[in-house]
Amino acid sequence: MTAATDTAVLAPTDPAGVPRRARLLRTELPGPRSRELESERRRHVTDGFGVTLPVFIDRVEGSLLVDVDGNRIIDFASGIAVTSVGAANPRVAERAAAQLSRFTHTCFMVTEYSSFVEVCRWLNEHTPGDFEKRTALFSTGAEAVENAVKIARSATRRPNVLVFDEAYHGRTQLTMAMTAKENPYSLNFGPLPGSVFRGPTAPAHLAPASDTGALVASALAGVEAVLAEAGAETFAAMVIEPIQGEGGFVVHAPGFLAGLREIATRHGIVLVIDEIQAGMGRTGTLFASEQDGVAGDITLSAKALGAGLPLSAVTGRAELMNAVHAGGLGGTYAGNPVACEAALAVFELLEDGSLLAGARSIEKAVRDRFEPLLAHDAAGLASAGIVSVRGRGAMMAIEFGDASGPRGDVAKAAAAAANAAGVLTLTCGTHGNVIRLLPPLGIEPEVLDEGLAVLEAAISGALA
Ligand code: PLZ
Repeated sequence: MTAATDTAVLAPTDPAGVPRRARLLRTELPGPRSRELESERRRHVTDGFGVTLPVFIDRVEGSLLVDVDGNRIIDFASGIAVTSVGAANPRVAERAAAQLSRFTHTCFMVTEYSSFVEVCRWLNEHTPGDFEKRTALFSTGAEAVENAVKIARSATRRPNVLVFDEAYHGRTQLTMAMTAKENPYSLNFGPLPGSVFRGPTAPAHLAPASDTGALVASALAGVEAVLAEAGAETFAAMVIEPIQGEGGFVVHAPGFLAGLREIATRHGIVLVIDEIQAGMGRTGTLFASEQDGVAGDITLSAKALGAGLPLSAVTGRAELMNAVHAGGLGGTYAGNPVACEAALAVFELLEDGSLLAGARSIEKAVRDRFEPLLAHDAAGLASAGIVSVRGRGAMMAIEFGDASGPRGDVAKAAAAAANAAGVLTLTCGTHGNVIRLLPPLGIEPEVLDEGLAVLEAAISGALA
């Protein structure tokens, strides 16, 4: 980049006159260079991929995405909860680069390397559950889910899988079937694999905090009913996200996950906790399920594990993980050595707890700003308003609705306005009516505040 651009990043308004990193719009978004590249993209890339903000990124500095037109965009997406340590973390770059120059690949099934073993050891030591564990590494989240089901089926010799309302587990054939929402994920892609059953959940935001007992009891009874219908003894696995991500940042009411734990144990079903989005520090603890006091028999990691290099993991009870016949698990790229080095850097960065504290202060900043704007009587709302502010740590959501129900149009308009103003913001939820915030855990407080202020203005505009 030119010296002129570098000078422009210094926000002249900084009170102490100290140079700081800041959002900067040099053009409208997308700018002219991004628009040129977008028309190239339309000529060469399938239209099957969607895009939130059609802006092309040149580099990342801290929590700012710098695009090809020199705009500096505040990152509230982290590449969908992946770059929790930042998308250009020097320690990740250093370890990955050193590995790149040693070797890029051997295939762990052909000859081995110690970083693979070190990643497995760290995960065995840090995933919830006070029992002996083993880990298998893969590349994508969906692959981790698929392999957890393979392992559970092999260990139990049972066919069926229980998943939940609002669940998201991936885009492969089996994980599409496990994902609740049809459009866009499985529309026209059937027939889907069978043996997948769906049970109800107990979303904490649907009951007053003081009175979630009835909600949890009825959801757990619903789960038992689904199991009973097909025969509880036919279920290999029960797969649940500790906080549901794509489905709307749904936090389970206290006792729901513990209830599932009890049901799974009673019926000999493998409880698989999909921490792919919520894990690796995102919610203020290493794993979100720690906060529910629940350990899965198998815990899944991906996304932030490799800081953007493709890496996923299945960590579980040694006797389950070893029940598979030799040679039954694997993959050419499973546990790639460059991705393993990135994960080892992520573990180093998580060690002193400051990123976990960062996640918790993000929650506080989001709650402080948006909870005062909550509609008091959501059911009585004549026009749209904020009906829920929820989440944990750096996984926070703002939901929109009115008396008639969800208002996806408002979430979409507010997110679009924030994006146009240089604050990259995603939506989620079955009805698309939830704005979700997933900033890097170490986002600078002044960048976070500026981003939240822009988002607040975008929301006010969309509600007006
Ligand atoms: N399990 C809980 O959140 C991926 C999906 C984005 P992959 N979520 C982002 C999209 O539209 O494709 C995810 C998840 C949970 C599994 C997955 C799947 O992880 O690495 O995308 O395969």
